[in-house]
Amino acid sequence: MNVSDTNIEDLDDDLRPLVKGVLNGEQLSLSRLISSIENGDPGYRDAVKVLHSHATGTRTIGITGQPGAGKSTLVDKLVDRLREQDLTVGVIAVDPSSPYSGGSVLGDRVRQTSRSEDRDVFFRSMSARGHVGGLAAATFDVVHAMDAFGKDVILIETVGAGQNEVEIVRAADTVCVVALPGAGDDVQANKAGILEIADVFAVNKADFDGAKSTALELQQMIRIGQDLERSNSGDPVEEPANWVPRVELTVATKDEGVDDLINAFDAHYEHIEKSGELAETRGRRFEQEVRTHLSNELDELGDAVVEAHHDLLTADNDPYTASEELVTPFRRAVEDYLRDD
Ligand SMILES: Nc1nc2c(ncn2[C@@H]2O[C@H](COP(=O)(O)OP(=O)(O)OP(=O)(O)O)[C@@H](O)[C@H]2O)c(=O)[nH]1
Ligand SMILES: [Mg+2]
Repeated sequence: MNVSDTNIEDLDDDLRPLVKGVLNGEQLSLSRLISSIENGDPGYRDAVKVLHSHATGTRTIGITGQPGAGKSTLVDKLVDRLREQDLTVGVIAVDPSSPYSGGSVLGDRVRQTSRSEDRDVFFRSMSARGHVGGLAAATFDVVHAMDAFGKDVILIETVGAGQNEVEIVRAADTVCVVALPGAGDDVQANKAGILEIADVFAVNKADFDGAKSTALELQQMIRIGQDLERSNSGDPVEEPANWVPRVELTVATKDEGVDDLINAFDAHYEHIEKSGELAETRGRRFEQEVRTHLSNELDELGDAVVEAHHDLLTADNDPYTASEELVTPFRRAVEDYLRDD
């Protein structure tokens, strides 16, 4: 099997100095390189290959929840705590609804300047614009870049609406769902499958009524979920050492409950490290990235074949027959390839 042998000196002239800069810990290079990834500049894939070979597997924490739940405010406070622990932090705010990127979302611009003196925090917003390989692929490329840059922890904020974002956030090592007081009904309906993806719930805006009862409802739902899982596993006697999602109350604006939240993240991380789930999660993320890239490449091949055989797209043919004919050489090649293995 081939392993990447892309050398830094072989990179595109524009990208080589940026990759070197990133590996030397230069923020401006990181920022420019991320723009190249977002724009799909020529050679950016090779740049990511080199960065990947320098990545160490930085810890990632996904923060998701409905619009206005307080994710960004919470992320700010989390960054403060992580910095107090002398950890360097990268923040990626994924905002598919925004046409802007590169930290030009107002809130993020404000945050970036307010922290500009702290060189150990790097904020970046990513919008839906551009992204040859899709938003999820670009986000993971940025994770690799921040990892190679040397960040100790990467926080990924997404609104958690839509398939793309769920895909992004569930690839994080630890997933935190930010819920609001009174969110019990939504959770009951398991909107967006949040019960399945949450490792930790933050019931934020706990200065409003109903936070405690929402936390209790969540805990109940979690218990029912775990009981179901156990009874489905067919061995009711065995008590599997499953992670039980933690529920924490927070008031992000007042910086309350943030320590407990960090403790919950740490406990989860420790659990998945010991149980082997961390390796599984990362294996899944790797596979997902490969599938995304592969399907993009196959799309390109498909386009080329359609262009070359426009003669099949005539009124006396039909779309199924035409596509079956076009895919035949691919199928043969794949069968041969799998046989040779
Ligand atoms: N009362 C109260 N307000 C809060 C709390 N946390 C955040 N807010 C406010 O809620 C509003 C939204 O906060 P954000 O942090 O921007 O929320 P978000 O989830 O990042 O929002 P989007 O990124 O737009 O989805 C802001 O006005 C915050 O000041 C809290 O714990 N209590
Ligand atoms: Mg936000």
